[in-house]
Amino acid sequence: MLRRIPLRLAQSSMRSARTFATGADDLKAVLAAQIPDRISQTKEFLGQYGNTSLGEVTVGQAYGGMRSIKCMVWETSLLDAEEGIRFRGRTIPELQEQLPATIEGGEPGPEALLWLLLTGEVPTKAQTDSLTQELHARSALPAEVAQAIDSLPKTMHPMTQLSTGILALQPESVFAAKYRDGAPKTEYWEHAYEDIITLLARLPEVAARIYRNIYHDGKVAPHDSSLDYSANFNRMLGYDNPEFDELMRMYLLIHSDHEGGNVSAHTTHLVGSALSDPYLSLSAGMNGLAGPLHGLANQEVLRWIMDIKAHFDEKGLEVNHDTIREFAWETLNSGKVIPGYGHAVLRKTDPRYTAQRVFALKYLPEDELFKIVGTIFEVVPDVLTEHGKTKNPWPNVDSHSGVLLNYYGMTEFDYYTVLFGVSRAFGVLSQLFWDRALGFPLERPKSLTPEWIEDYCKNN
Ligand code: HAX
Repeated sequence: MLRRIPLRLAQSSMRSARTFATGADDLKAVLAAQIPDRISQTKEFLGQYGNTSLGEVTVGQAYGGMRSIKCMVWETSLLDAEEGIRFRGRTIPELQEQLPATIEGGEPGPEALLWLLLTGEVPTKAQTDSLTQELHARSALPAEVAQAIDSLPKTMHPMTQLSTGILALQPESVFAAKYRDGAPKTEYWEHAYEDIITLLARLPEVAARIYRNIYHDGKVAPHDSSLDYSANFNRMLGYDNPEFDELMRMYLLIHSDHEGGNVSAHTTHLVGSALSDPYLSLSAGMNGLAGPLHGLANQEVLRWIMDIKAHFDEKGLEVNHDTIREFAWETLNSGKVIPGYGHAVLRKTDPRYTAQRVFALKYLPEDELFKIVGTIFEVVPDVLTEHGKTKNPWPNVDSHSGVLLNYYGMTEFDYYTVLFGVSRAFGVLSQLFWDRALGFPLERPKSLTPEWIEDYCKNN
């Protein structure tokens, strides 16, 4: 049934817009000004096209992980099977060209992307810098949260710690407190905004604390607000290499968003639809990202590459096309997947893989592991095609990231998915903002029993 957005919601948001429209460099003011129009456009659109069908659902789709069913609205990005991801209509090279660079001639950072994802507009350098400062201003971790993270066992996987750390921040949720106090629906976007920006601001220290606790001395460098988000994050992790800062900017940008149906994005959106606050929603999304078929694949890729090296070094053989082919077949014949290859939607090489390859060609063309990644790319698609199962034999984002991180000294591959998580937060939380601003309802698709489906098929 068509869902109508009440007029009072639009009117009240207009009042909010007037309250907050204080400056072009202030993200919240820019968003407040956009919301009333967006609400009335959505209302009008649904009035006109609400009964238009986007496609039919087959029994195969119901049983097959709901592939390709068009049933979600996701503002911030769109994935094309052939071309790959576009963020607010822009490819990765376009983003790199259009968003303000952090250092001259360098990569744009996640702050610029966040502005774009939230507003749909390319920010100026002043807007980007203003957002960087807003994030810095909110970054201090409550002492009890730092304590809670520090008390986690070192044997607990870094992704479990990330999810737990985000939950430990939840008691400060403005959204939850305002909801409890009876805040009207027209104000949800404001309270969601507060949580989203604060959560993004605090994630670097949560992530850095996990890294320093598990692999180093437990000491985290103090927050440095003279730096951008990525460089400050690197210092807290314990890295001080300007090239690695550039990598971190690109890494946080390209992993942020991949439309709405992937496990981490959909989970965040679904949990948020119950009006669970952004902390609860993101933590749930991170649990999905921690699966080996999703974000955990990045750690599995490096493990796989190291296994290849160890396997053939032991035999005194070099890693080349033939030995990689042999190892790939061994992996497949033992019933495992080749990590970093295949995708539920993509049918070509992932442009996020390509962006990382371009970076590697610029900064580490002679690195041994990078060369192995290149050789794997020359071998594995043929092997997977011959194997005949996967619909997409090409590399995905996770196929390349570990090698870059390893080059700059981050060798602890069990940690890699946490970096993915920090980045993914920018995308999924931007969408969560619009979910609340547009008053999206509780998600509740219909499920069926196998008997119901069988009866239906036989009788129709
Ligand atoms: N190696 C071996 N077999 C593979 C494969 C791979 N890389 N990719 C797909 N297949 C197999 C599937 O396991 C499936 O086999 P079954 O029929 O026996 O179940 C068959 O090929 C068909 O799968 P598909 O339709 O092509 O792909 P799916 O949409 O089912 O799965 C996956 C997509 C990404 C999960 C899959 O390609 C895979 O497991 N890849 C390796 C893990 C990986 O790299 N994951 C990261 C993906 C990117 C991402 O989300 N990053 O966060």
